[in-house]
Amino acid sequence: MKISTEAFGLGASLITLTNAKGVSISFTNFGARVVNWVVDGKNIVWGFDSCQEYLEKDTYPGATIGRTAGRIKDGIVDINGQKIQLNQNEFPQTLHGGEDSFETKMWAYEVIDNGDMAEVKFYLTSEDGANGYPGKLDIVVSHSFDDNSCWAIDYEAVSTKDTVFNPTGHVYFNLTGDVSKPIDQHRLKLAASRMVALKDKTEIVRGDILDIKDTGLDFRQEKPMQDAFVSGHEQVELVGGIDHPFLLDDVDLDKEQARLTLGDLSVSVRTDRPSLVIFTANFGDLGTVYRGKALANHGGMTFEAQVSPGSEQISELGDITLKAGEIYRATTMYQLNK
Ligand code: G6D
Repeated sequence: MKISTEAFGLGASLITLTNAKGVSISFTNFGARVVNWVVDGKNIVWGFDSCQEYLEKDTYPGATIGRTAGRIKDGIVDINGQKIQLNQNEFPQTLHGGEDSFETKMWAYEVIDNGDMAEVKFYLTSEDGANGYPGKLDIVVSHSFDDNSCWAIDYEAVSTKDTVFNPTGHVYFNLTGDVSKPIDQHRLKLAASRMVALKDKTEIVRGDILDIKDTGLDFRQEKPMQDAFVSGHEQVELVGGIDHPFLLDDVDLDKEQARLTLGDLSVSVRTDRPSLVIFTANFGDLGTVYRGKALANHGGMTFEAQVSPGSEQISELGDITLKAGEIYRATTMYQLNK
């Protein structure tokens, strides 16, 4: 593996790993995020050119999200029967762990070269009470990349107090390499026959799980994203696309859960988390400029592996409690095929 490091602004680094096939992936310690994934000259993930640009435009793309990914209604969680108020950065909700969370932190890091695989390990301590979350939390997020073009994210964390923890990775893909082109013609295969319904434009959960078999949101047979967008499905109409937790039918890290394809390029997703939040960047005509191109509506999509948001309302979704001293572990992998 070829490894290079350069300055990324504000004292941060950009670390680039290039494998034997000439595919490269870059990470920065600002938000422990992925910035570039370049194959045949095409950059297939959203990214900016410096930390300053993330701060000016959007701090979420590619970032490690935490302590809790997604929206928490009224920012209230129940820990051991006690109601805890979290920072309400999308008032009255908590989004992605509250304001200035993992995505804007400078993480410590080290790079480990194992020959046909290299690993960038990011370290962060989140103080007891940060954004209202109990417990001092030590987190390690490891991004590895190998000669087979598999990018894996491993999470490990431990808290000094009982708390809640549900991180994710917020990479946006656009396999055209150009964010001004919508992902409508990307084909998706997704092993999910159920989805969590959203209540209204606040995007908190409604309280029910929907059977999506044979609806516009059923991707068990591969189909273009466009089919969902024009399906007229009430949940698609509500948010102008997809911004939903899909519940995986068979949670198993060894199984392909999702595959996004455009032409001869595809990315398959594996995870040990029970759901994938797919967000199709329903930003309308916002037009944020990425690498000189103005973002189109549906100019990218995420696969945010996590326990579905809304577990406070729907217990079936899982439990995001992390007990004091217990080690949290999770893994998600993105495999590039061409
Ligand atoms: C997540 O689900 C959310 C979106 O609603 C939000 O806009 C984005 O993160 C920044 O995917």
